[in-house]
Amino acid sequence: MAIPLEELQLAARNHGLPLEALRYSVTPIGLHYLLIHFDIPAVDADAWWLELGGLVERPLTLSLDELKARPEATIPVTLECAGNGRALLRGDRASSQPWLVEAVGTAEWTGTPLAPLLAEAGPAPDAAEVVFTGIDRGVQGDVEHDYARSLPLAEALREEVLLAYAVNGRPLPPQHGFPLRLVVPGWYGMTSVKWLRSIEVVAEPFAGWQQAVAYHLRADAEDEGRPVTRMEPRSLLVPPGIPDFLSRARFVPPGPCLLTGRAWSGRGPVERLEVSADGGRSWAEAELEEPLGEFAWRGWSYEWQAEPGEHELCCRATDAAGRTQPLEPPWNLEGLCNNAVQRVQVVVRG
Ligand SMILES: Nc1nc2c(c(=O)[nH]1)N[C@H]1C(S)=C(S)[C@@H](COP(=O)(O)O)O[C@H]1N2
Ligand SMILES: [Mo]
Repeated sequence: MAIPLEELQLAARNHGLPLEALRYSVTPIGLHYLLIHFDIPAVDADAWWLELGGLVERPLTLSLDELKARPEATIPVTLECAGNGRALLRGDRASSQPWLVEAVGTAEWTGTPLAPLLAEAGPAPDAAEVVFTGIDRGVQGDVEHDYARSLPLAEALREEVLLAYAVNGRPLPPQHGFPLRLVVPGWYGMTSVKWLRSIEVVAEPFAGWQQAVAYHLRADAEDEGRPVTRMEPRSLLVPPGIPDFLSRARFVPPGPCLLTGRAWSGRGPVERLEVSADGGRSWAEAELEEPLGEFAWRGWSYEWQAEPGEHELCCRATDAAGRTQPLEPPWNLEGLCNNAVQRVQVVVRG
């Protein structure tokens, strides 16, 4: 499973969550994963404003201070990149950021809810989608474009959708979207457009590259595919014991070992968490903690009796909609939505 130099170059720019940071229910912001398609733009907040226009009765132009003076909300949100798990896919997938399992984090995002702003602007009767455009520009798939994504109007009007100017109680750092980003709880990360400059209400499905070409579950290049939307159920373990430097396998002493981790889904709360110590052949029920919020992960724990020898630990989340994690990665060309169970190699020794 060789990783080409171009993918290594992306991996060195876009870091993941160090898995031991799964210990924190709210991820310290420096440990939250990062995904930046082009460059982090330099933004002078005093010379920045947000345009809200398109098919609306009253277009708006808002400064950062005007946005901050509006009603404020803080929501804990688990954000996951749709490409999480990509590098674990077998087969000839498209080149991109080679995530293993670590493209996730949970932060407390503070901002002003989008719905009242859209209501003030007054979408026209034929409004269908809302397009969010960032300041960052680059070339992907041979097409030069500003990073932009759309949401159906009804999704954009959900009360949990925020225009965020702070995270974990501090102004947004440059890498997470300063001065303003969209946060769409429950959806994969690509939806939450950073470095926002405009919001446009439109009547037709948005045809931008990041919307119409990227982020589709395709069997092959000819397949039209299905667009990626909400997060599939997934869970991860806080790595037990101590690591081997290179392989990251874990060493654990024999006896009782409290396994803990986090579980989330963008399609309804996680209602069940199972643990396996034999690579997924047999499973036991773990205990779930109260969720941090409707759109944030849930802690879990399980007391494992560690017997001397080699083991493969796995965890598996099932959500309220009955969706569960597969044992094998689901194939698609772009390597998206791989929510296969995590496998952690453990050596138990005295
Ligand atoms: N403007 C802009 N917004 C963006 C991106 C980007 O490259 N440019 N990357 C997206 C992707 S693919 C993900 S997974 C999330 C990552 O958010 P984070 O870096 O704050 O964790 O931001 C999304 N928003
Ligand atoms: Mo992403």
